[in-house]
Order: sequence, then structure tokens, then C-alpha cells
Amino acid sequence: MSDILSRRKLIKTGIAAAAGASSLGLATLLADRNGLIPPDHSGIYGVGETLTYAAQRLLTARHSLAREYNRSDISKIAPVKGEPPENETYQRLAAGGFADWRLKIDGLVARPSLFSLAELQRCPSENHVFHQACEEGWSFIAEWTGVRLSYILNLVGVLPRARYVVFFGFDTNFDAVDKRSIRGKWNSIDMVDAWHPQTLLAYGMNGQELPMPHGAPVRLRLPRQLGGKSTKYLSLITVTDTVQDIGKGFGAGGTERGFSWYAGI
Ligand SMILES: Nc1nc2c(c(=O)[nH]1)N[C@H]1C(S)=C(S)[C@@H](COP(=O)(O)O)O[C@H]1N2
Ligand SMILES: [Mo]
Repeated sequence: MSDILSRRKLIKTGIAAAAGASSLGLATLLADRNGLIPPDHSGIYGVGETLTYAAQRLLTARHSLAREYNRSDISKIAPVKGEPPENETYQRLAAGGFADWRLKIDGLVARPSLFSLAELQRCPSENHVFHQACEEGWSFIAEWTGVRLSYILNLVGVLPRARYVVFFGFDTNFDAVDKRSIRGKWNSIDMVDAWHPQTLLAYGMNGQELPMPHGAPVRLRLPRQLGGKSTKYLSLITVTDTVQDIGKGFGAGGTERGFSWYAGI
């Protein structure tokens, strides 16, 4: 067994044993030492959230794949959660066919960048048929077209300190001067999900342009977590080593309203 594997096994056994002995404090301590504390650990479900996230990251192979379906499985109806933003900026960009829209990528990157829709569409594109489930109980299967997030992250050059990638939709006040006052539908993922080969920036759905209510012009599609993590109406992506200074510091707008940050399925 390689050193890394035996170390992983040791940490895994240690965390499980500590949790089993109902010494949740010790389990949390072990998880913390190994960088496995999710940003919402101090929230209502603190210890439980840490154990779920730590167990997932230790037990599941980093690049284990979400199930892919066939085109014949595509649902006839795709429900919508989160209508298009009503603010003037988004409505103006939409009226212009998103020709003036730019996706900004900043933070811990060597080359902060702006991407137009056409530029994203010129990157290598992929089609994936995934199941998307909402925490409310409904789900649907759809085909998504887009570019791998990892491809874009490589273009901008992620710095080694990076721990999270944060997504802001037009239904957030992402341009707030004080990041702590950011509210709305922002979310963040860790670098395992960010580099995952099925994590897409999607601009197409079921063979068409991404329909407005499904997140036009570009949304995240993260097939290994609940739909709520797949931020729509993207405007800004920030690479960071901490989410503590964004909003209330729990890693997502939804987490401030009681949802767990890690929504693995
Ligand atoms: N910007 C933004 N992204 C969002 C939401 C939202 O309201 N705003 N809703 C989330 C939730 S809870 C779900 S389940 C999915 C729904 O995606 P859909 O409308 O394409 O079905 O988008 C997620 N992404
Ligand atoms: Mo959702």
C-alpha cells in the first residue's frame, strides 16, 4: 500500500472510530487537522455536517463519476427553481442576447479574466445527460452542453493556495464593496468538485441554448450534488482559500437559510 493510501486509511479509521465512540469533538478535531471541515460546520448541524463531508471525501474516489443517462431518458418536463433575476443589469444583457455579457473570474488565479459567451463556446465542448434533483423532492433528467470548469480553471491558472471556487449569479449583490454584505443565490464548491471531469459551465440544454429560467446564459452543472449547488445566471467566479469573509461565512447563500453546504448525492 502506498504511503498516501495508508495515511488516508488511518485518517478514515481514526475519524470513524472517534465518531463511533461518540467522541464527536475528537472526530471534528481529526477532520480539521486533515482539512476536512466544511464552511458551515459552526451552523446548526455542525458536527453532523463535518462527518458527512469528511466521510464523503475520504471514502469516495475523487473522480468517481455521477451516472450518465441516454437521450431517450430525458424528461419531458424540467421544473424551474429560481426565476430569472429581475434586476436591470440582467434584463438588459438578456435583451441583447447576452452579447455584452462577460463571465468574470478573479481571486487566487494567475490571470484574472473575462469570458464572453462566444469565447466559452469556442472552448472544447461536452454533452452530458444527468439527473438533477432539488432538495424539495422533484427531479428531472436533461442533457447539458458546456465546457469543463477545469478547462477554464487551467486557462486562468489556479494558484496552489486555492481551496474553494465561489459562484455568484445575477440574483446576488456580487458587486458589493463589502463581501460580508453579499446576499442571495451564491454558492461554493471545494477543489475536488472544481476539478471533477463532469463539472461543467453549461450554456446549452437539451440541444438548445440554455433557456432563460434554467440559468442563461451560463450556469454551473455539478452532477454529484443536489441541484441547489448548480448556480444559475452566472456573473462572477472567485477562486479563494476561505469563504469566511463572504456573506455570513458559511460558504453559500442557502447555507445561511439552513441548507447544508455539502449536498452530495
Ligand atoms: N442563481 C441561482 N441559481 C440557482 C437557483 C437560484 O434561485 N438562483 N436555484 C437553485 C436550485 S434550489 C435548484 S434545485 C436548481 C434548479 O435548476 P433549474 O431551475 O434549472 O431546474 O438551480 C439552483 N441554482
Ligand atoms: Mo433546489
